[in-house]
Amino acid sequence: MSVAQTGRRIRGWKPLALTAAAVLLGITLPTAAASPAVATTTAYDDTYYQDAIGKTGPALKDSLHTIISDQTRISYSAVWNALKATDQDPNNSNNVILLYTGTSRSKSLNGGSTGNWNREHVWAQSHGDFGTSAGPGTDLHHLRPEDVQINSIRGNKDFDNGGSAVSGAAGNYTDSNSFEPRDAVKGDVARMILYMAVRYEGDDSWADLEPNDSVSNGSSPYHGRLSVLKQWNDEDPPSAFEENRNEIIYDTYQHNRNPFIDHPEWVEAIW
Ligand SMILES: [Ca+2]
Ligand SMILES: [Ca+2]
Ligand SMILES: [Ca+2]
Repeated sequence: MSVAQTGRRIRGWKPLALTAAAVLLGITLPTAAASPAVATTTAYDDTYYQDAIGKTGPALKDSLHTIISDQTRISYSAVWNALKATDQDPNNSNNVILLYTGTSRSKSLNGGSTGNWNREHVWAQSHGDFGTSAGPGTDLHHLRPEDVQINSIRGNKDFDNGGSAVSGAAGNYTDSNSFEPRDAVKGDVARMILYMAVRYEGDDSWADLEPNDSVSNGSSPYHGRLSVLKQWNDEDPPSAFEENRNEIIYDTYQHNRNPFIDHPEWVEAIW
């Protein structure tokens, strides 16, 4: 990890005040601002993303929507086994990694009881009320294994910085209207939300899902908070784990990709 990466993970970092103090003391500080996102891979630019390359703004969003809407839909019951593949612990093939807690738990503990993991909808199901029939409610690109109780604490809250520490999920914070995931998955959450916004445009039987800057979206088909999600996309670039699950979803299950994992810089190009 670079010095810059370490610097931006400090909570409550006040770059301007610290910079001023450092100048007085003659100290060189690490850069506080996250670097702008850059492509993770260009392997699909000449094929899968051919029609999107070179575009920006609404034209890029439209093009990506067409590309990623060509997909196989899976049933909600099939999501269990899919998550056991997409979110397998790289160090223990009997386990999955839980999104918010970051812990490794037996694949066989899927269910609805205390100590189980279940199917977390990162784009909250109620935001657009899409339920669990094959469609946005079963789209693996935003579904992750999570501890039953932590999933319940997250509920249908929008994402934002701030709040009190979540008991049992180190590095996560929540208050009455928002949830802040741990640093290592902040970018994952942002890219999942923004995938949903591009994939679902209201031209099928589902609502047009869109990001906004609110933390009180309730059952409206919106998810916040866009300004914070954009920061998280820069602060937490795609990891090998995130890239691997994108490949498994593409190769084995849905045959579509999350463009923001391959090209996180497209977040800024669209929003
Ligand atoms: Ca809040
Ligand atoms: Ca990450
Ligand atoms: Ca949309």
